[in-house]
Amino acid sequence: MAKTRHPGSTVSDYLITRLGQAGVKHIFGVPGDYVLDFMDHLVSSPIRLIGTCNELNAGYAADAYARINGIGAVVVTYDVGGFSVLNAVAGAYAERVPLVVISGAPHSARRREPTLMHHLATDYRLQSSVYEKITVAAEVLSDPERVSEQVDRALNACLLHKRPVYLEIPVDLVERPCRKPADAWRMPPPSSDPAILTECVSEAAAMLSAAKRPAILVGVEVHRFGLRNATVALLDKAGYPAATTVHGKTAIPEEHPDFVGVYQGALSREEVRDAIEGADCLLMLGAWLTDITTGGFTAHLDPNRMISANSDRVKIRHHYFEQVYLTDFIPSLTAALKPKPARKTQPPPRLHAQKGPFVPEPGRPLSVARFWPRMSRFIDETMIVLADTGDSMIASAELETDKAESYIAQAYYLSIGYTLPAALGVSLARPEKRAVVFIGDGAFQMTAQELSTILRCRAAPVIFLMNNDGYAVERAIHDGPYNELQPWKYHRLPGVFGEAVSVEARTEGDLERALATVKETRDKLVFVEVHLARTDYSDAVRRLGKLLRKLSVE
Ligand SMILES: Cc1ncc(C[n+]2csc(CCOP(=O)(O)OP(=O)(O)O)c2C)c(N)n1
Ligand SMILES: [Mg+2]
Repeated sequence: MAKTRHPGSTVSDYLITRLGQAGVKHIFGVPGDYVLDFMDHLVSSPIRLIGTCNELNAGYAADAYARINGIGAVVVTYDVGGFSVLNAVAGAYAERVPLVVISGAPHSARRREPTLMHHLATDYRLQSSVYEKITVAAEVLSDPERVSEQVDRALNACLLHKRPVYLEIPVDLVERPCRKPADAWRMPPPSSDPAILTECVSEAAAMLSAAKRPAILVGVEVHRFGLRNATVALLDKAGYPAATTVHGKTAIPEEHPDFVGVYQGALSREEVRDAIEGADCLLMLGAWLTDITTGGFTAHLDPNRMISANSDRVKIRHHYFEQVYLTDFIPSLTAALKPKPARKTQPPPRLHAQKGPFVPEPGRPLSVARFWPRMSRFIDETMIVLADTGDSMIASAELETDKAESYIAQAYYLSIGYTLPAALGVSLARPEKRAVVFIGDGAFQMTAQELSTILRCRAAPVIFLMNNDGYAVERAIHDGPYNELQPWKYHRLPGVFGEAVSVEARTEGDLERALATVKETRDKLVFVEVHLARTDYSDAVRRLGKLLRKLSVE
């Protein structure tokens, strides 16, 4: 039962109002006695509380929700909940996702006594001090007088840095009166120093104009800072060939005429590698050169030919311009660049779709080599693609997602199982689109129970469960008995949790029928168990496995 609300503003009203103003419409979490009173307030607010099966999954759902919606939030109880969601929060920190973590906590009076309260791992400092390391603001709300300042500062930091923040509310604070939320609370994002920006842009523009073969590499920060349109405007004006990293996939639409493909060092297609590594001036926009985005550090990129712009600084050759923000740099550079001359060369042909329609061979067993080209012709503008860590992500780098609104992968932090709860977050953040998940059997075993919440919320994602009988990526790195999995009857699980359409596909004929079912069944979850041979994984995984092994033993 919801309690009678305190007349006027309370700490919980304040926080809930601010969450709503920041853009939170759904919050994911699991109850516990230290957070029930706050949850009562959430239940009677416009924000919808979505109960998940566990806190880790709430964190993954909120992370994906934030990637699409601009901010996401989780609400958990003390220690048992707070520590369960940590891996998702660490991932959000690493991948720059604006996520608000709200944790209930024991009554303030208990904090002053030497009592042993349930859930306490050590003392009352532990949880907040752990969170200090993986957030950009960690606040314990202990004094109602300070709540407005603490909440506003934390939410501003979350939105500015695109990183998680932590707010801890002891149960007795929930109903305490506090200041009413003032109108203006959002701090404007810092703008670049005009003189430094001008100098930086003119140096970059001169370097690009002098180049004979300039190119652009677009990365994840273009997604995160909402710079897709600004980047497309730059491409439209400059006409340079452009690739994305796998992390930045769909940060520019893949149907753009200047898009050449996904660059990943030696794992890239030859044409893509040639465009990026053969460039005499490479403009990198919001890209991170990690072991994965560079194909196990096989990228041959010469810093003497590089302009590398990230969220809050730009590096040209070997010097840095500080106080130049990506949000300012992209439009200023666009204005400074000369319009493109008439196109001299055509972009390289696309890998799959331009080769004509896919011709299925109905009796042929499914294979990685033919599954992804088929999927390139299946993905359309109604979909948002999610690819889990494993061959799902590695092989889908080459998936042609031309019209898809977005491609979501935890391509840096790589926590397996992320995409299933993430599909819940995406489905709630963008109900008019369809989340399409590619997830391995090993990853699925991590977070499978969240099918339950997907069904409970009547979300209608499509889930391709890529059953290759084990941890293929790990096998490619270093094999052993630890890479075996208990072989579940995956397609039976949705039926255990609720009403869903679930099919198995062993042959190309089965897959065609499954895809027809997907298209016909728009309002329900459709689960497709894709059977692949145990040794069937992409060449990219095979090669990356060897490279990663080398990086971990040499
Ligand atoms: C939470 C977590 N635990 C362990 C790992 C290590 N790991 C990386 S890939 C992988 C195997 C994934 O197997 P599966 O989902 O079946 O995909 P496949 O490689 O077979 O395509 C594991 C265990 C990880 N990345 N994240
Ligand atoms: Mg597998």
